[in-house]
Parts: sequence; C-alpha cells; structure tokens
Amino acid sequence: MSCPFNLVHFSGLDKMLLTRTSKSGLWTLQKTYWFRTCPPAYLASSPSRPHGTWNSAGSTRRRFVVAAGAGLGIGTILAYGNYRRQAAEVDPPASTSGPPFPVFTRQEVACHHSDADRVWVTYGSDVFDVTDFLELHPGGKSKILLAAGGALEPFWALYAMHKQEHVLEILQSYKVGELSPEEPPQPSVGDPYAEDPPRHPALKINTLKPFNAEPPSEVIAENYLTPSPFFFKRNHLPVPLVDPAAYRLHVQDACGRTLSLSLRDLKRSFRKHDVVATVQCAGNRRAEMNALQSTNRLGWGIGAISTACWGGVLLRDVLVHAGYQPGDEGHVCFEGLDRDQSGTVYGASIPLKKAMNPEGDVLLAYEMNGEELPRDHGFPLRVVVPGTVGARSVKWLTRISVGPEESKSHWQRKDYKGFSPAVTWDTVDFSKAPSIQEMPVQSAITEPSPDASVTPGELTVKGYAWSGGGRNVIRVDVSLDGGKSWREAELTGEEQLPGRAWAWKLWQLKASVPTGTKQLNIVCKAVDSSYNEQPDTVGPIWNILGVLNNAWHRVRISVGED
Ligand code: HEM
Ligand SMILES: Nc1nc2c(c(=O)[nH]1)N[C@H]1C(S)=C(S)[C@@H](COP(=O)(O)O)O[C@H]1N2
Ligand SMILES: [Mo]
Repeated sequence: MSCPFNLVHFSGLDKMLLTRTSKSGLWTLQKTYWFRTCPPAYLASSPSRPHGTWNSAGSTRRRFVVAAGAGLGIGTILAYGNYRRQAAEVDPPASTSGPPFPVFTRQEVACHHSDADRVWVTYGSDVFDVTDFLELHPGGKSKILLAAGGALEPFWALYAMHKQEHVLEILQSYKVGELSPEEPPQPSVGDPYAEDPPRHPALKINTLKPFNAEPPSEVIAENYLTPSPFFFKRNHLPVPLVDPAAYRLHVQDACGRTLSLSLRDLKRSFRKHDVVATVQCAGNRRAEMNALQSTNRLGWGIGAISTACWGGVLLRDVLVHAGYQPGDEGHVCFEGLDRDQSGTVYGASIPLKKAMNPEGDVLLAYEMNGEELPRDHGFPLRVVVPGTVGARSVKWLTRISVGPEESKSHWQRKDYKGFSPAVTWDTVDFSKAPSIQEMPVQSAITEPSPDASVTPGELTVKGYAWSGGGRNVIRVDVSLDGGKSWREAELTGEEQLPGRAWAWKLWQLKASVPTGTKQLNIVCKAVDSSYNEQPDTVGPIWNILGVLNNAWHRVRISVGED
C-alpha cells in the first residue's frame, strides 16, 4: 500500500493545530486543539523515546500528539512530538475525564507498518505507536511487526499472556490516538486454545493462554517422581492436537535426505530406555527476581521444576541410524508442532556432542511415569535433555536436523541466555551470550510455605535440590536464623551414576523451635559434586530475562503461640 502520510518532528512551537486528512486527500480541519509544547530542550534531549508516561493528575499528563495532514501535490505534513497539554481544547470533548486523542481510521493506522513510517497498532478502539518498543519487546521485534498497521487482537488471542495488567500498562504508555467511532469493531477470532487439554485444578496458574502453571509448593516434595498432573507446565503456544496414527518424526540424515518415522517405527526399531530426569525452566524462581526489579516476564515461584521417569528411545540411536557419527561436530535442532499464525514453530537446539554422548542419555520420550506422554508434556513424542535447561526439551517433536549452527529459533537466540545485571534492554546484545544449556546448582524450601502457621516444638523443613550437567547434589545446608548457623539436611532420592545424576534430591530437616521464638528465617543452599555452591542473594545475579535464579532460597515465617 502506498501511504499518503509522512512524519515531521515539530519542535519549539508554542501552539499547534491538530488536523486530520479526509479520505479525499484534501486538507481538512477536523478538530482543533491548542497545546503548549514541552520545553524545546526536552524534545531535543529525547527524540528517540517520544511516548509519554501516564499520570492520572490531568494537568501533568504528558501526551503524544499527532497532527496528520495530506496535501494535494505538496505532500504531507505530520507533526509528531511530545507535548505537555496545558490549555483547554477549543472544541472540548464530551467527556471531562481528559483531553481527547486524535481520531484515525483503520486505513490510516495501516500506513504505519514499518520502522520508516513508525509502527502503529490498535487494541480495542485505541491506537498505539509502538516503534520505540520494538527493540524492547520480550517476544522479539519480528513478532510485533506481524501486527504492524493492524489490530493486536488476532495475535493476542494466541499470545494471550499479553492480557495482563503489566503488559496493558506498557501498551497504554504508547497511546497516540483512537479509532474513529465509524470503524467496525475487529471481528473476534476463534480461541486458538479451545483444544487445550483439561488440567488439575490445584495447579497455580501463571498464564492460562498459553498454559503456564506450577504445583503448589507443599506438593512439590511429596513425591520423588512428580505425578504428571502436578508436573509444571510451560507452554509458549496452544497445545497441538496430534493423531498418533498419522504422526511422523522427520529426521534429516547425514546425506541431507529426510527420514520419516512413525511412532511404531520408533518403538520397533530402537531399544526402549527409561531415564529418571528433572526438568527445570530457566525462569524457575523468577518471582524473586521480579520482586527486586520487574522483568515483565512470567513470575514463576519455586515450582517450575519437576521430575519424571521418561520412557523412549535414545536420540543417539536415532542419529546413528541416520548416519551421524560420534566425533561429528555441530548442533541438533528440534522443532515442535506448536506454531503461531506466522508459521513460527517452537524450536531449540543442543550441541551434537551431548546428543551423541553414550552417557548423555538424551531421550525421545513417548512415556512419562509409565504412561503415554500427556498432551501438555508433548504427546506423542518429546525430547528430554537431562541436565539441561527445560527449553531444549522440545515437546510435540516433529523435526530433527543437524547443522553447523544453533537453532535459529527465537527461544534459542533471543531468550534463555544469561546476562550481567548491568545489561539493559537498550544495551543487550544477544549474540554475545551463549545459550543456556547445563544449569547451575539449585535448591528451594517447599515446606513450610511462607503463609504456614508454625508453633514452637518440632518442625520439619522440606525441599528439593538439583544441579545441571549430571552433577550430583552432595549436600544441602539449612539455616533457621537467616544463615548465621547451619545444619545438614537429610537427602533422599535415587542413587544415580556419577556424571549422570539427572534427577533431583529431596531433602528434609527436623528441627525444634524453642518456646518464645517469634520468627524463623529459614534458608537453604545446596552443593553439587563439583563443589559448586549457590550465591547468597538475588541482586548480583539479577538479569533482564529473569533467568537462572539460584540464590539461597529464604522463607520467613512468624511463629505462633504454643
Ligand atoms: C504491540 C504491543 C505489544 C506489547 C506491549 C507486548 C508486550 C510483551 C511483554 C511485556 C511480554 C513479556 C510477557 C511475559 O513474559 O509476561 C511479551 C512477550 C511476548 N510477546 Fe508481546 N507485546 C506486543 C505485541 C506482540 C505481538 C503482536 C506478538 C505476536 C505476534 C507478540 C508476541 C510475544 C511473544 C512470542 C512473547 C514471548 C512469550 C514467551 O516468552 O513465550 N507480542 N510481549
Ligand atoms: N514444542 C515446545 N516445546 C517446549 C516448550 C514449548 O512451548 N513448545 N516449552 C519449553 C520450555 S521453556 C520448558 S521449561 C519445557 C517445559 O516442559 P513441561 O511443560 O513438560 O514441564 O518444555 C520446553 N519444550
Ligand atoms: Mo522454560
């Protein structure tokens, strides 16, 4: 589409006339408001972030005002600046709640579909200029651009975690106008999550669509193998509905051909292996990072970690069948069947070395805890990469390929990486940090929970501990006084081979709480077989993505009367 609008930055004006073009392209004075501009210094100092912050005290609202006009032959003038509104409108709006925004048609919004023309989107009847948010978007620039010039609704139906207060607040700060009341509403789209499976009602839901939920903390350490309904669920997209009879796994072989394997082929041609492995999301315990400084991302508690006995075939066996050899270099890329409107699929990769290692135990799993893999966990087939961040254990696996580079997926390249606390969204360079693979040593207190009622007498403290890379947890230290004095907890769990300790240890400590105790400040920390320890506080490991929080876990509880 060719656009009749251009943008010109106004500055230093005392008053500004807001005009809007008619569809005929003639200059039309549709509405006239008077504004006093911000001090010119303000405009000069921050031309790149012109959006205003919303302050409910009407007189101090900073507001973006757009004047649009199209001329015949002489081109277009569109004023675009940040103005502090101080005078009343010449033509006051019906509502007294605040000054009106300029009004646009959907066609006009559609003109703003690229960086060069600014990127506008609509949500409900509001119009937003999100150009300055493109690089800051946690979901990536390319994703926002899908909605550029149009409505967010069809996309947010899929990525429905946007319908949260903190996201809507961000959006609100970019508001530049409203849709003309004559514009028909955006037709509603079918719910892409309508086919999602039923879930256990006890799960603590982080976002419903996509479904992200964790078990309540009291449940976590009740079972060494997490019952599948309580296993945490981390989905980026709707759960695909797969017909197991029609299902094929596509494997690119060493000669570049594609092998197509049915579930039957997999089960018949390769030996079955069972691996007990913990899966942990990189965002586990992000809530503690958010409490320090928000990352605007899913606030997982301590439950984005669970353990299962996975049954399936070794990825190594399938790769050897496809002609790959132990010494080969490269990365194994996985693709899931879950996809968005643009056809983007969930994808991730691991080093080929991990996949080919006879002691790596990377599984293509079709069973979980002795039963068919549940839909939420990747039915009919998923990857389980023991010792490695959950993001690489691709569910609903449809394609495996081997190449010299890591997966090009957003979740491999633009997420699940660790940064210094100094790195901001303005300075982040994703190419500088390696993707998270093995994870650091971790532990948490599952009981008592912070809201538990504790009385003097015997107290049992429980929790979990785990480390990545097959490193065994050798010790868990627990303190009831904030870290002044420590005791060793008792560990339980399967003895796994050195270097292949893929599953967590559960731990407990029986302590007696003396009469008169007012408060307990319970702390735990684990040590792994390489003598790695956890950092004591979150501050020095806080990062913009809110990943890899493995600080000492602390639970403060007040002690009641006997
Ligand atoms: C234009 C306004 C938008 C705003 C203000 C916005 C804001 C955000 C925020 C704050 C998050 C982090 C959410 C969280 O983890 O709790 C996020 C994530 C994300 N957004 Fe957006 N977004 C916008 C548009 C879009 C569009 C149009 C799409 C898709 C076409 C999209 C796709 C995503 C994806 C894929 C993620 C990452 C989710 C994940 O980690 O799985 N966003 N966005
Ligand atoms: N296809 C696909 N695979 C995926 C995901 C996804 O959204 N789609 N999420 C990943 C992430 S980030 C994690 S932590 C684990 C979670 O696995 P679970 O839901 O079985 O606990 O799956 C990984 N595999
Ligand atoms: Mo994850």
